Amino acid sequence: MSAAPARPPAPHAPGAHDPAPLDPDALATAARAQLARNDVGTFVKPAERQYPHQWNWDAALVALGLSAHAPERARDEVRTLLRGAWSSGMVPHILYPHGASDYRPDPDAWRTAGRHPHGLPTSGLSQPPVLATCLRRMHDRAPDEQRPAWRAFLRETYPAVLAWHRWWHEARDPDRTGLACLVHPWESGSDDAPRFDAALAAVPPLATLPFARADRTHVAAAERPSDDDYARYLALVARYADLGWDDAAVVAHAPFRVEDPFLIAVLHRADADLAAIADLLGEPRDAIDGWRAATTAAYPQLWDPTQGRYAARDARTGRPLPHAGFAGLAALWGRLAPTSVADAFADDLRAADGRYRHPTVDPDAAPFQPRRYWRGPVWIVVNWMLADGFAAYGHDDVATRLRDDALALVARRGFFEHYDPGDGTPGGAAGFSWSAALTLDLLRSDGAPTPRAEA
Ligand code: 2M8
Repeated sequence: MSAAPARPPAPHAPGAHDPAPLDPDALATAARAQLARNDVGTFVKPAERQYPHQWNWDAALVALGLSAHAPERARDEVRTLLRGAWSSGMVPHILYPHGASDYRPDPDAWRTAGRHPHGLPTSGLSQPPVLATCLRRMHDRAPDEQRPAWRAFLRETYPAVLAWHRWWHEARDPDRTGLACLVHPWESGSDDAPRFDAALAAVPPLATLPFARADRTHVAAAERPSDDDYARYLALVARYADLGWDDAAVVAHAPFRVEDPFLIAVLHRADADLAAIADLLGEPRDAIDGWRAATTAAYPQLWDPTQGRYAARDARTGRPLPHAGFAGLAALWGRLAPTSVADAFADDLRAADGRYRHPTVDPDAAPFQPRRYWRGPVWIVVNWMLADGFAAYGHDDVATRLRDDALALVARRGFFEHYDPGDGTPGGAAGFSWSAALTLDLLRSDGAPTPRAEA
């Protein structure tokens, strides 16, 4: 199913700026219907067929999308997610509440049995912590009569979200550098992004994959990560499982350890939102302020003058990694960029040609592939974050462009996982939940205030 626009779409002319779709009500109806179709009762699958379990940041974004029309269902989405938390505070990146499916890795592959307090099958990794940001937004945008229920929900969820942030800042930053690290590309949410290529190349791959790639049953192989990537992804999982998923051992012996400007910006923004929630609840915020101060001081280390972007850094070698792509701009979402840097990013975007914005990888970069997953396509979540970021720095024209392109893509092409930035061809999983959920948020946010960046 696609979100049918009210009138036939105009053919896309590369070089032209697409106007926003003109029937927001039809689009919102289609988005709500997509979320309902992916709802399996206790959670909303990220996609109709490709992803049958609950994923971490998908769940937070889905809850945001549900919050206006189905607030209690939105809260249940978050409850399901937080039931997956480990006693360490870590909230896993995949929860398997219904056990195995054709998705691989299956629950057994993780060897996490015994790690979860209630025996729920989960992965052993985490994912970008957008939840606190979504929770704050759900509360702040609720109509007055719903505020008490949202406030009670903030109270209910606060301890688990705080513990998860602490896990990032302590378990994933044992030396308290202010720069939490990833030990697997899956933790970044942008799995096969070229910024991880060089660090991943140092990981010895498995000789053979332990399973057939069911992910290529539902999506074309050319739109998915390569077998070589998977052989390394699975080697990392096996290594950490051998270490019993012990946090200290995992970080100490990680064959892949990266300080990622995207993950860190997401965490930093979420810390700000968690601090606002703490204020609302009358909770102390000293620990959160400490985390924020440390990251604010350290983040400039990631600036790479050769790319003119914040770059990922290989924490094992200390070297910056090339091909920052969209992650190099995530400082805007995190409010971590100085105004001069935000202005330069905005000028870059204004000068770019008229295709769909924002490709996840620079189209001039060697690894760019317009239809392969996180190696080039437009993703709605990226536009959603960058639009918010540019607006916060006062670049409303750029923010509008990013928002309009996102809405034009979903309205014309349906709720897909990603889109070719050249001609808008949809790719990846069909019926993709967060593309629908964020459509609802983008439509709702029109005119809503965006928290400003500090000067
Ligand atoms: C993708 O990741 C999974 C592995 O976690 C996969 O490719 O099988 C990513 O796009 C990730 O960000 C997302 O959360 C997940 C579900 O949509 O799919």
